[in-house]
Amino acid sequence: MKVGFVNIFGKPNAGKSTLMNALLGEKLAIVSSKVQTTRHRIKGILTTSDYQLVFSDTPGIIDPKYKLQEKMMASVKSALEDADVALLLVDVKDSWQENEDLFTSLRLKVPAMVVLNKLDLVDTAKLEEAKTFFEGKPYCKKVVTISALSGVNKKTFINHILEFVPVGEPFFEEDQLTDLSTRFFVAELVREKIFDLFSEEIPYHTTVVVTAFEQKQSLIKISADIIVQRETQKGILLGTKGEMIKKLGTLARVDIEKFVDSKVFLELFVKVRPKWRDSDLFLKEYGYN
Ligand code: GDP
Ligand code: K
Ligand code: MG
Repeated sequence: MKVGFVNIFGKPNAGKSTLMNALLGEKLAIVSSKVQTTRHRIKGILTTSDYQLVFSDTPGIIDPKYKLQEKMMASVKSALEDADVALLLVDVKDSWQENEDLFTSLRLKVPAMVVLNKLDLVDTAKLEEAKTFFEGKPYCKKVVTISALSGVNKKTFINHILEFVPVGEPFFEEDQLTDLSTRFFVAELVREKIFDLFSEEIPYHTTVVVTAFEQKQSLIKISADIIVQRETQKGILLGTKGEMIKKLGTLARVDIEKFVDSKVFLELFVKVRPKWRDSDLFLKEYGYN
């Protein structure tokens, strides 16, 4: 069978997480309209009788300004090192030249496919122009166009990828979907709702850790801490009479129940940890290794 690591790179908001979810047919990676939603390298494994493709969604590439962002970029670097093929995702409405500069700076050692995403937002002429722009760039073996949001023709897309993937032995069991824990994904779903509900700075000062996960008869009881940097942020997350945290809990619970396929009781606590984003100790404790 064909076996390969297919790692997805690109600028923030190109649609990397949306694409991975579309390919896996499962919502593994959280998605939002805000940049820097994804903070970890997240593997999604797709196995059939013909192939095993290990996709990696990665954080959007930026210049790190604090330690958390440095960890995020380290996870991108690790993905650069073990890819068999790189998918370079471009929001076709974004500056093509900026993407070109970024891809050149990656100094890729593996074949890359440029994936022009969000074709639903431009006309055919523009799309053709973009295709021409990227074709022939030294790192680019192929250009494909998709809309990760409106639906990807999975078979066609996978066939393009398989051209670059070697024959080998599978790394994972055929029913394994990811290498990360259920607790991780539960925390991510809470984080996603924080991106949805709160504007500007709050999501960037926040992380979520699951502290308890217990099966109780037909129910899973989950506790999670929401970590913020300042008391004022805690106040915003709680809201007047706790109305915001209640709303957050309700929204997150619906998605968590879908993910774990069980009824869930979710308890959220907000904790203040000054400067956690710049503390090696806290970053480690919160799973940013
Ligand atoms: P990432 O930061 O690269 O992981 O991007 P996300 O997957 O989080 O997507 C960023 C935003 O772009 C979200 O609001 C998505 O719904 C949106 N998006 C992703 N793919 C498409 C697409 O094909 N068309 C349109 N119109 N929007 C998209
Ligand atoms: K995003
Ligand atoms: Mg993402």
